[in-house]
Amino acid sequence: PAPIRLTDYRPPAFLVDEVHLDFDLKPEATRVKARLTLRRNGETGAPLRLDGERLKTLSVAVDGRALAAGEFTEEAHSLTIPGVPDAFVLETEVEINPAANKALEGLYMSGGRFCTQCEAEGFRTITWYPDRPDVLARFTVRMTADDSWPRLLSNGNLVETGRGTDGRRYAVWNDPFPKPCYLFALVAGELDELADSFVTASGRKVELKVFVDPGMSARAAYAMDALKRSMRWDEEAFGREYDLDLFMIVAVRDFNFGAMENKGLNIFNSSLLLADPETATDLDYERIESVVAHEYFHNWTGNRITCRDWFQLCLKEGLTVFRDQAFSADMRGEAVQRIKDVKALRARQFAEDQGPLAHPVRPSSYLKIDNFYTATIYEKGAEVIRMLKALIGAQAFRKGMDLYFERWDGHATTVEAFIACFAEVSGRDLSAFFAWYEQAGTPRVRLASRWTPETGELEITLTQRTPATPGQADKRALPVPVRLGLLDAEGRTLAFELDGEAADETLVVLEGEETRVTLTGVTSRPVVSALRGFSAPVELSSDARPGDRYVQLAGDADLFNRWEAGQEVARDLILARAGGAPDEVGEERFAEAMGRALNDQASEPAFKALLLALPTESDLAVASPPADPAAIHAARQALRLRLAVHLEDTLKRLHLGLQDGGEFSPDAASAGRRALRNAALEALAARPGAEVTALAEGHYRAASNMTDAMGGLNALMLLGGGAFTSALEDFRARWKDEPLVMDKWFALQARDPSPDALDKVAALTAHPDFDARVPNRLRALVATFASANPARFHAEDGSGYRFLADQILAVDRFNPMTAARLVEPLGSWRRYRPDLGARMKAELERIAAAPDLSRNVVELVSRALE
Ligand code: HT7
Ligand code: ZN
Repeated sequence: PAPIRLTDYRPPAFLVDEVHLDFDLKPEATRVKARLTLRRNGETGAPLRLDGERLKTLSVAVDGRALAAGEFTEEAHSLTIPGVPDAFVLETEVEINPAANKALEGLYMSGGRFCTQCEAEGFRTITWYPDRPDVLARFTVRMTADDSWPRLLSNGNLVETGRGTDGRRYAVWNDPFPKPCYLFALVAGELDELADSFVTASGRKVELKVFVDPGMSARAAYAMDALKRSMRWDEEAFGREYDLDLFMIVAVRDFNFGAMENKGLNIFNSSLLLADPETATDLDYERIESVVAHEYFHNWTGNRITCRDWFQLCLKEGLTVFRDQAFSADMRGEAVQRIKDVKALRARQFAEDQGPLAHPVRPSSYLKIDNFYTATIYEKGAEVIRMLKALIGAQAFRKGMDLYFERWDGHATTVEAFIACFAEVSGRDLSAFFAWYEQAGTPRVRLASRWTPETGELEITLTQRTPATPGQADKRALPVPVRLGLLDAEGRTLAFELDGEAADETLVVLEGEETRVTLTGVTSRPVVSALRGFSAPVELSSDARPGDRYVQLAGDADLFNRWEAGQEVARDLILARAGGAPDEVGEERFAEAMGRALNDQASEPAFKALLLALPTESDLAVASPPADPAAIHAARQALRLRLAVHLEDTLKRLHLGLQDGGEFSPDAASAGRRALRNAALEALAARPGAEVTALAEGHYRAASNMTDAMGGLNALMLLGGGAFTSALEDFRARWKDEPLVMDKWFALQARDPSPDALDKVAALTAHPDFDARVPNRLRALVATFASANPARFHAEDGSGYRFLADQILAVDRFNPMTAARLVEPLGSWRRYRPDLGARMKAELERIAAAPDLSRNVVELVSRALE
């Protein structure tokens, strides 16, 4: 199939002012009547062409006159009507089958309820329509259903409810804000509601409703609280008020993604909405808070101002991630949040950027836009905005955002138009900066420093190079903001002067291939702490001496770099051992430094928990191509064992001392204590024995919340044996009727690094509770195995790869979007030992050769093989 290209963008030939949709909801045969008020937008005479898929067309009428079969052309994906007037009303009626829709796009059934997912191009499976984001229309929606579906919800305001002449319920909704059809939503079914309200800064009262499965409304309380905090935060941080009088969220079990920002009616994967201490972990709470905020923030960045075309996806997604990260940092602490965000960025986006699926933040072509909801668009898109803010300063950034909201409210626009707002308010030429949107790949930045004791001068030289990525051989130099400070040999902040001004820290912008700065007044040999707070999404290397990292680990005032120093030491030690040259002295030194950091009374538990977590096996594989997963696993285990032995007393003391006696609170400080306690237990579990098994068992049995229960179970899984088997059984017996908790049960077993893990995972696909049609369950087992169990996924005989390929082929038959998301672990085949890489590639080729593949899978598999 031919790719869609950014350069082919043309404005729509017709605009839609008003849409009236009338749904007669029946699971197997829903009738959809659509009345569109259309107006020509371009050259006269062009035919009307509408998008549609899998629609059974019952009638088509123009200005009230039914068209005969020969007066329009219906093809598999389009309906064309020639000779239409410049302004007219089009009426169509179609029949669709939500019950048969297992792709979970358009209108489908989840848990017996009707629900929709229209982004990116799902609306075309509901009715004939110009399904593109630059057609903004006012929607009125009427729906009728039997009493089995008592709640009838759509976007905007509820206008009317009642019963029709046939006795069935109906409801009419009107959304006063013009919107693209991807923001349309409908939900119908039996739901409980949790209600609250919010008074905006200007004094308007907004009704808030969260709809959940019957009996579950107490589990929506945390999401509701997060929603109210998000609403207040957006007013304070960005001056953005909510605009409708009603804001609704609905939780559904079957969902391809995390959540969806439909105007006034967000739809959430229930895993990102429902929480109570018994069933949700602290990580669940944290994600719920950030996703509720993310979807709410879309109301301005995405809904009020939307994308002109799907190439501009980062305009709403990168910006909204930037906003939700800033919110989470305010809620949970800046340094800890930054470390978590960067960990996720490196694990997902850096890996993507180094493989065959690398693409720019704003891509220039695609086959299936669903494949571009990637870490690059989302997370790197957020990093680019973070750099923009660093470069022009917080004040100019806020002014630029204000201008963007003022200028583009109610429109569909582009990344260029967004950047132009910041260029205008700051008076800066941002044309070089724009390359961050157009160029794929992670820049490699090198820092070299030369200190002259006699003059107290420190000369810093920064250089850059971006490796080639598919389709982009030659790379431009990018403006890279590098925040840096200095430490003395004891780890204390070392002041300096720059251009005659005294400073503790500065921002150096690497422009072009090389930038040089000279700091003066540097009175003792400095340790350079560069790229503080991870001020740019680059890979930094430097000429630092080996001991410098220990200085940073002990005392860098920038907590991100303090953590980073520990990770770098650990990474080098593990890779040295994996490469056959273990540095035993270095490992001891690291264990001692870690002990001091864990005993530092001044740093918070959440930070210590992050310090204690060694780089993951996947991170280590990315850092050492061609990677040998078995050697990495063994070497990482060896360092874990050394920490367990060396730090036994400290770890036991932390485990004992951090016991939480009081009532559960999901706040960041309490979560941080639980995180450190569980991390200490996990570290101890590196050294199997009766004592630690008893400790883990006790931890599991005494747990009064899901975080601790999972912490205990995780340690037992690492220890293996009968204690693990019986705890797993106990867990299942207790939680078998709770799907979200059972997802954790499946995911935990998928992460089990023991040698027979694949057999167990394969057996679990036949478990009565496993259903590949439920994306949460599929991801819990299959995606977790492929992405979080490298030791077993990369089995020498290729059985892990074969298992994944079989799953992709099976799932592609009914849910192409979710099948395509499983391709990535095989896509990185060039990064692995050649014999393993060849086996991975062979599985990709087997998939590629299969008949009737979806465009989603075809696109990713063929790019992976290019
Ligand atoms: N904007 C939403 C994207 C989304 C999505 C995309 C493709 C297929 C299914 C989907 N469900 C939701 C989510 C967000 O970024 O907020
Ligand atoms: Zn989003």
